[in-house]
Amino acid sequence: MFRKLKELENEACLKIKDATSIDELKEIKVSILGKKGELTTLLRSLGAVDPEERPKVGSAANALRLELEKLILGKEQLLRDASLGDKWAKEQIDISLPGRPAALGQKHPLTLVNDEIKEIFIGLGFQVAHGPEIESDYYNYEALNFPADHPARDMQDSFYITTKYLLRTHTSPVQVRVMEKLAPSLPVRIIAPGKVFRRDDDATHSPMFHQVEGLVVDQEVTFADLKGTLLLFAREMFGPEQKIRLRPSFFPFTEPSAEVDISCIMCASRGCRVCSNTGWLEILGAGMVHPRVLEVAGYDPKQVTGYAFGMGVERIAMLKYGIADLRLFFTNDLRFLKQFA
Ligand code: 2U9
Repeated sequence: MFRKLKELENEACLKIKDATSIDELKEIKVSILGKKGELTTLLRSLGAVDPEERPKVGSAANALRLELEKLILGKEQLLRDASLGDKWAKEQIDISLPGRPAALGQKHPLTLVNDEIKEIFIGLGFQVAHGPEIESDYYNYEALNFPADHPARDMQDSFYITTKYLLRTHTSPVQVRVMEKLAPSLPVRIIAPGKVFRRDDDATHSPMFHQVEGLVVDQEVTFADLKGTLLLFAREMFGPEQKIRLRPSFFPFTEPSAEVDISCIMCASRGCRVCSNTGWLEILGAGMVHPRVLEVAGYDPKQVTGYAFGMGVERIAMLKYGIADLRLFFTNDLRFLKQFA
């Protein structure tokens, strides 16, 4: 029996060594170690061996099985490496071929308009401020003079995360935070661009949209300063012939408050579908900062005054580019996006 095992070992080692492919190696493995393989068959005849010899023969056979399995694994790795080497040797790379350039994208229309608005106000001496998109009820409402349960909160239906935290409905909290930090230093002259969130969804409203708000606080800041700044903005943004018109309005955080219109850019104020034949387009809200808001943020309303304004970037972009449905900004259709250089 030992002799038979030795013969099998010699033969198997030779076969494994001479195998030239993985398929051939697999066949060899089955023919020796498989259910009907030579070693397995030999082990089945163990019953015929002298009982005293049996354990020794058994363990020799098992040792041989382990040795052959190891040899087969090693040979398999060798064959795999060789076939990879062959493949690489055959592969020819033409290093003189020109590379494939990555397609260059372009700025989103909202980024273009946002950048343009920012540039205008930076040119007027404003600094850009940012703040969190998840806000506390305090900064989003209380500090801006919206008391709890005040009906003015209904104008900005909001996404609450907990009873205390919500997605900001405007960027005004950023300005409150900046005032708190700076008070009592003067002047404050900032714009706050960024995403805001309201429960609204149709062709002219999106649950997420972009605002740019502005705030100036200083000694002797007047409504005339506000009007002059907004006229300058309208002319920079929409052309030197622009006129603006202010209509009385209400916001909890400004008093007095105004809606601001520009002369219709589609029809030069002659009256058209876009301006509903009024000759005017509403683009902004504005007003003098409410004394309570100044006080809560750390300024003495008897010593300082302030003006503030706010605009929706989507609305300005829709007017500027003549876009009827705001959802086009967010559906990522390249045929739409590629039109804006
Ligand atoms: C502080 C005090 C006052 C910001 C202002 C508006 C008027 C306004 C709307 C325009 C279109 C928002 O995007 S919109 O829906 N905004 O009408 N926003 S005054 O007033 C502030 C801001 C900060 C501390």
